[in-house]
Amino acid sequence: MTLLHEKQVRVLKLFERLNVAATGENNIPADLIDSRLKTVGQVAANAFFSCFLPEHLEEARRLIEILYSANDFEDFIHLAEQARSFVNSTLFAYAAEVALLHRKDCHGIIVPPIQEIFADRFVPSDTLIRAFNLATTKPVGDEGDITVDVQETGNILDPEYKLAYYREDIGVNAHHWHWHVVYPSVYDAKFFGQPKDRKGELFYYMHQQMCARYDCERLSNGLNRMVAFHNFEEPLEGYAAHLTHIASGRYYAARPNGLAMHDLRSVDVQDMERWTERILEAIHIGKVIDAEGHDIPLDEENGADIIGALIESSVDSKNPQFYGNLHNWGHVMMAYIHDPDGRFKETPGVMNDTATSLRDPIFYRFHRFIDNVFQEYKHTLPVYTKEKLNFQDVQVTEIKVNAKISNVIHTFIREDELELSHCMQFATPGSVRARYHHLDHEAFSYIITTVNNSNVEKQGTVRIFLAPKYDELGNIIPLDEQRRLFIEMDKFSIELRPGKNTLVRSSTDSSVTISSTYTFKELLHGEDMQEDRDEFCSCGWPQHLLVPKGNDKGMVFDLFVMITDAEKDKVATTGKTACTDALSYCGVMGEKYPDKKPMGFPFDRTIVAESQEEFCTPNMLISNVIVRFQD
Ligand code: CUO
Repeated sequence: MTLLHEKQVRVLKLFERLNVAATGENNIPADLIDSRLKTVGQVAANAFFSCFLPEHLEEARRLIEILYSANDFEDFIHLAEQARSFVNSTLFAYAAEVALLHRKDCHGIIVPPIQEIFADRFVPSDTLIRAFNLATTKPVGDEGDITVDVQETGNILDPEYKLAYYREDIGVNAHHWHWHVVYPSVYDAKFFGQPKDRKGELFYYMHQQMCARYDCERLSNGLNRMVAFHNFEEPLEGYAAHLTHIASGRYYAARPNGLAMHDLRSVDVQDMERWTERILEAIHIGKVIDAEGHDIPLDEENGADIIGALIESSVDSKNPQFYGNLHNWGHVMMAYIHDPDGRFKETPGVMNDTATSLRDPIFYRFHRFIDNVFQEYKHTLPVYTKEKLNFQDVQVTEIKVNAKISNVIHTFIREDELELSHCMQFATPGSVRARYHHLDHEAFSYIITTVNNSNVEKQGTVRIFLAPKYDELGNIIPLDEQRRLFIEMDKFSIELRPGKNTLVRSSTDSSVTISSTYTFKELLHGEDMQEDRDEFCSCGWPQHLLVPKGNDKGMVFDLFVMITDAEKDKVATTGKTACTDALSYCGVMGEKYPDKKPMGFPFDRTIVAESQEEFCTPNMLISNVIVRFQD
């Protein structure tokens, strides 16, 4: 066994059956606990940890910093093993993963799949109980594997149920958990000695893209695009996740239709309204006021980043006292909407947690509200001129999607399985798995023909986006509206020789998706794993959700390709290449975001051009692609 694999296995043990680690019998006596851990353990072992709740985050920050400061790998394991035995299990997982990702001596250790560690947050409780019953009642001596089907969580009496396959997708929820581990709101650049480049802007962009993708999916399913949450008093739609929370033996609360947000003990609805107003005011006057009363301009380069930190709000917020904590408290307020003052000792809904919140339709409407605040800022910036958009002498002359049928991408439903036995102890030594279905698509490639009309070689950045062409009524979506539906499909660098260049790029190389994910078992066995790996963050959009579902008739999308001047997109790097697989949504570990342009460029700003023809410079091209769903 290699040293890295040995480390990987020891780390995996920290996460095995974590749900019961701090509530079980084998706790370490208090007097044997390392004194460095005396500041953690306040959040109850069985509480529903929330990455959005200040007091939980505060303890998580302390544990992250303790684990990050461990003297060496042995010391890290020693502290983590102890912490695991008495700290809230989800808080522990979050903090241990953040520390793991950032410790130099843990470089290359893959963050284990959260969907296996906390299968209870990904698989409905009736499915887990069924697996449990089957394992318990199996004839003695039968060591065969058990597979149970994931149960449905609703029906089409609720039209939103049409999107349950997407919201409850295991990969997408795992991505969201891992994204917040790579970009923790409590990450303090001063402590780690290194800033996370454009963290606030990426918070905005990654979530903006989740909303855009959700609307593509809605249109695919014949649903109207969502209406942004905007009124703090509005009655909200209901949602029932059917998830249990094994550490407490309780469930994620359902939200009946029609409840509106209420004051919590620590924060009022009015605070939320006030913070929104203050942030909007800052945007409209073009500057924020920091905690010392100084003006900080919301300039083109830093504005989105500053606002992102303000809204989230993260450690980087310029003035949390004044601009508050809009986003995080929004999650918590919605999670406790059914018992805001805690008189029924109710458990929260799924909005409480980054591993579960994407399941809830309100997540997208809430994040679209957040995105609308960013758009308000983007609206203050000058519209991109032709000069800003163009790439002198470079022309995109043709784009094609190469699949079984040219310019048609087929989507379908695929079956998959999730191992449950690393989360729960079953009465069988065999494997116990949940069988579920997810959207997927055929692999395809883009064939892009370009002409470099100069007589020198040029470096370009290719940007590929996709958006629905028609709205709910079958009308062409105006470009300034459509720009908010454009989902990033890929971004990569190329060399353009003088004359004609034909580029072929595979969908599986996408810069938004994660190309390899490993199961707990694969990580334990170290199968097919490169020793010198740079990919270990587990952050990235699931490959199977790269393409929206489309419909069975074939839904028309606009495929947009743009090539920009790589010389102008380049950022200074130190040459490290950790976690570069899904750089569009996850950045590069310890490096600057690898593209100088504003995230989402060129669709991040208002478009005044009346048509695509008027908007496009020669280095861009838009062409129709059909996405056809095959049941
Ligand atoms: Cu990722 Cu609201 O930040 O969920």
